Amino acid sequence: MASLTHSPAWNALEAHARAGKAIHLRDRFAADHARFSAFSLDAGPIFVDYSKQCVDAETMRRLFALARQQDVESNRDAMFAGQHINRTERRAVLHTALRDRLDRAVFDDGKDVMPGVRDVLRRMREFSNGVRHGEIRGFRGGVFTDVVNIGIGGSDLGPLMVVEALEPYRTDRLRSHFVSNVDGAHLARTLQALNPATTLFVVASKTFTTQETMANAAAAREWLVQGLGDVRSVEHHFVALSTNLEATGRFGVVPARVFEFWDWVGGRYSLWSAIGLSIALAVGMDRFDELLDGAYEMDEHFRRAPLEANAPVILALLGVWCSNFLGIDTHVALPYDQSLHRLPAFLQQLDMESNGKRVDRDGLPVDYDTGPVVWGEPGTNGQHAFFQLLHQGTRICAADFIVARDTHYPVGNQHQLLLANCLAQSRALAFGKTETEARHELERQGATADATAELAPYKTFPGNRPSNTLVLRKLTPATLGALIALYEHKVFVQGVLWNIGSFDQWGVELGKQLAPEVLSRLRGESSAGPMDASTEGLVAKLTTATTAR
Ligand code: G6Q
Repeated sequence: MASLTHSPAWNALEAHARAGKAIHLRDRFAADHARFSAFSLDAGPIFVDYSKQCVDAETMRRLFALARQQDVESNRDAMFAGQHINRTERRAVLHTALRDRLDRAVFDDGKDVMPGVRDVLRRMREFSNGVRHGEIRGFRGGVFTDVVNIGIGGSDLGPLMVVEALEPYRTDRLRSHFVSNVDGAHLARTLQALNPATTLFVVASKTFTTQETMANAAAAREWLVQGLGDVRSVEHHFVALSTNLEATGRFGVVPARVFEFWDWVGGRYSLWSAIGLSIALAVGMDRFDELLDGAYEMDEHFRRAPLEANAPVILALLGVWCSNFLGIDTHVALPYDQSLHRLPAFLQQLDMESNGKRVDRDGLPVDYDTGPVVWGEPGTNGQHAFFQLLHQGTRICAADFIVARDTHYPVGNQHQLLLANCLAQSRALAFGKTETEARHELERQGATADATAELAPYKTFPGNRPSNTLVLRKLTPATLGALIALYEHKVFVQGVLWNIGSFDQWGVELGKQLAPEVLSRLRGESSAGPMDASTEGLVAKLTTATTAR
């Protein structure tokens, strides 16, 4: 394939970006009163406003031409059809099958995966109902009061983010905890308030070999056995979510307590699978089904809407426009919703692990930027922290504002305050404040001529900083499912546009490989050979009592 950067669609966009560089969002809005309706759309339960992006109709036409040149539609269809688009791991990518709500077959290597999917969902329902209704109990007959999910990365961030987001749907009778960090503090602090007799551990690990998860699970098992004084308690208090049924057995989880998933479910795309058991335990299986329904609605939108009205495609194209043509290399996720406080961390993994790649699908180094740096925090907190840089820094960040029209928490008029802040911030980013406006403001406030001249540059906001605003009717299981699926598909489309494989993660392997070698040095065991001087020096610093200050 000809290099992307020499392709017709890419060149056309470059030329267009050069020509339009000087056009400010103020001028774009002034020139086109229909801009809001032209550059917004409904995608299932989510409304997407992208009118505050630095685009016009011609930009969008050229972006859609890029999507067609890169075969977005056939790549999308290949994913839904179970083709092995995860080339380096030789796997299908079928997280969409996990939420397929139609009674149809979905094939991987000629085998219909749907009977297995439905069976696990049925077992998740049975088990979560049993625990929630107090029918499935601990070893000594105690009703479970606490669920501790032990997992990391994709086996933690998704369920954690959803359980936090769906707080209004949770029951007080069953508390949820998530332990991911191998730092003993995470497990120790979680367990200190818990009673072994009423605690259920959910060990979530696709491979069931991940060092951190296995260490935490082993420590939790010891805590349980010590607390209850009987090793037989393990089979009553441990559940495993995994593709590795041999390893779950070796750990001591009985087959009836193992919830299976499959290699065609990527870790960061796995909350829809058995990995979602902690969600089902927290909010009930009916709510979990609604989450799947919402994701399915977005899947159908992504499958069927023409590119020009396809929200994941549009968001992906806008991201590429910002990053590759406007030179904006960071993307900030700003949920104006405290319940979505872990969404930025979830999106960070989804995006950066999927598209943080430097070779293309043919194994050749790319000569263009791929995935952006993704970060974020809920508004309004971020406004009192890093928004300074967003408004007046030298680096431009593309922003997504995410907000729900209705709240679950009608406290005073606070929801209106939240909405007002959300809209005010995207407005300030887009339109800024000119130096003349800053001067007039100072004059109106009675500043002297000298003070006005001195302060005006500091009070000037350049604006022209692009953002999308995503509006949900209300944060429900269904709208949350749709929101997550929207981002999943956006990330996938960007991978296609950049011709990179979004579903492997070789970049996380090196650290996993090197850790055991360093561990043996920390333990004072000999290793294959000396390591670099810095690591050797740090090992000495961390292991020699006298040097620690
Ligand atoms: C996700 C990644 C990674 C993975 C964790 C946990 O896509 O592959 O974050 O989820 O490393 O892996 P296990 O589930 O195998 O423990």
